[in-house]
Amino acid sequence: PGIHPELLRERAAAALTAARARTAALTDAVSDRDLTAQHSPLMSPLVWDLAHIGNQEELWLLGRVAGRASMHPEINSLYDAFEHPRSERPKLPLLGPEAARRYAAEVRGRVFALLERTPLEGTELLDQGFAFGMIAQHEQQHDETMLITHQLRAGAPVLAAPEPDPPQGPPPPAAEVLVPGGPFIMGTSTEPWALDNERPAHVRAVASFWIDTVPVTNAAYRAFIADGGYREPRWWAPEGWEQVRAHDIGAPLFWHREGGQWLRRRFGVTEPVPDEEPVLHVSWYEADAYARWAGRRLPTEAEWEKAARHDPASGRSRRYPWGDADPTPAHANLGQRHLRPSAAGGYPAGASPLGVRQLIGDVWEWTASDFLPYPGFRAFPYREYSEVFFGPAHKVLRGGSFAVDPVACRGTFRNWDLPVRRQIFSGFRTARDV
Ligand code: AVJ
Ligand code: FE
Repeated sequence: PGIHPELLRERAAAALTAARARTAALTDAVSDRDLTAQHSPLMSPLVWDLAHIGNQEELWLLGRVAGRASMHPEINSLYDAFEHPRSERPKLPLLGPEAARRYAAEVRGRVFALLERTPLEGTELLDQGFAFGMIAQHEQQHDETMLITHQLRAGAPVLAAPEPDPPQGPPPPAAEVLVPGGPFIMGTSTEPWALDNERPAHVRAVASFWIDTVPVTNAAYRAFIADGGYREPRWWAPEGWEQVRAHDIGAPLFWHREGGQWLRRRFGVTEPVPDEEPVLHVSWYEADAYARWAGRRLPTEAEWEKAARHDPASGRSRRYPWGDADPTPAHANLGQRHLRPSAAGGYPAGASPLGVRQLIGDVWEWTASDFLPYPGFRAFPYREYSEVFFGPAHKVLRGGSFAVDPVACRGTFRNWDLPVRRQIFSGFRTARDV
C-alpha cells in the first residue's frame, strides 16, 4: 500500500521548509563579516555552506529532475566540495551574503513550483519523493556543519535554546545490557528516504556482547584523564598517540583547566564541565583509548545497530530503538532543540527493546568499524555521496547528535569521519565480549 501522493508532497515540502528555517536562523544570527570569515581552517565560511545548499538543490531538483540548464553555470565549480578543500574556500570569488540568500531563495521558489506538478513515482530518483527528501537531508546535514562552525567561532554567544530537562522517568536498571548473539537484519531496503550506504537490508550475525546502557559521561571520561590516560601510550592506537603528542592534547576539544576545575567553552559560553552529560568533541582515537583503559572496546557498527534495532520478540529490525514511529521530544534529543546533549540516563521512552538508552540523539557515537559498503551496495544517485569515502580511512559514527534533524536520522543512518576529527558532535559508548 503506497503513501498517498498528496501526503508525500506535503512531507517533502515540510522537510524543505524546516531545513530552510534552520539555515536562516544559523546564518541570520551573525554579521556579514562573520558569514564570510573563516572561523577554522577545518570549516568553510558559513556563506559557502549557504550557497552550496542552494547549488546542490538546483543541480539535483532543477537540473536532474526537471532537466533545466544551470541558472549561473559559472558558480557551479565554486560550490563543488571536491574541487576546493575547505581551507581554500575563503579565497574563492564566492557569492556574498545577500547574493547567496537570494540565490538559495530563488532556487527554492522554483523547486516548490516543480514539486507541485511532479509525480513522486515513475523513476527511482523521484520514487516516494526521494530526490526532495535527499535535498532536505543534505541541507540539514550542512546545518549541522554550520552549527559546528558556530561552536568554533570566537566571541560572544549568538545562538540560544532552552536547556534540556533533567532525566525523566526511572533510571536504567543496570550500567550495561547483554545483547544475545545471532543473526539480525542490518540496513534497509524499504525506508523511502534512506541514502545509498544504508542499503540494502541484509542478514548480519554478531556474537553475544555487552554494551553500555548510556553513552560515556564527562565524569567517567575525567577519571581517564585523572588516571593519566593521555600520558600512557599503551592505551592509544599509534596514530592516536602521535596526534596527542604532536598537538599536546590532554582533554576533549573545547575543555581547559582553571583553578583545579575543568571548564569548557560551548557556543561562546564558558561553564564547568557537567558530570552527567555524555562526553562530546572526542576523536575516534580518544574514544578507542578510553575504552582500552576501561578494559573494554568500542562496539562494531553491526553491534551498535543490533543493540538499536533488533527486537528479540519478533526477530524484526525496527526503524528506531523504540519502534517504527517517528521521533518525538520524549524519545530523543534531536533537531537542535537544545544546544547540548541531555544528561545520560533519561529518555526511557526512547529505549531499545533490551533497554539500551539514548542511542538516537545527544551525541554521535564512534564505532570500531571502517566505513564500508554493505553487500549488494549500489551508488545512488551519485558516487560522491558515499562510495568515494569507503575504506579504512574513515570510521563510522551512529545515532545522531542533538544537532541532527529527524529527517536525517534513522536506526540505519550512517555517518563517517576521519578518526582524528573532534570538532564534530562526537561521543561514544563502550562494549565488551561475553
Ligand atoms: C555524511 C556528514 C559525512 O557533511 O561531509 C554533505 C554529508 N555530503 N554534502 C558531509 C554531505 C555532501 C557528509 N557526511
Ligand atoms: Fe554538501
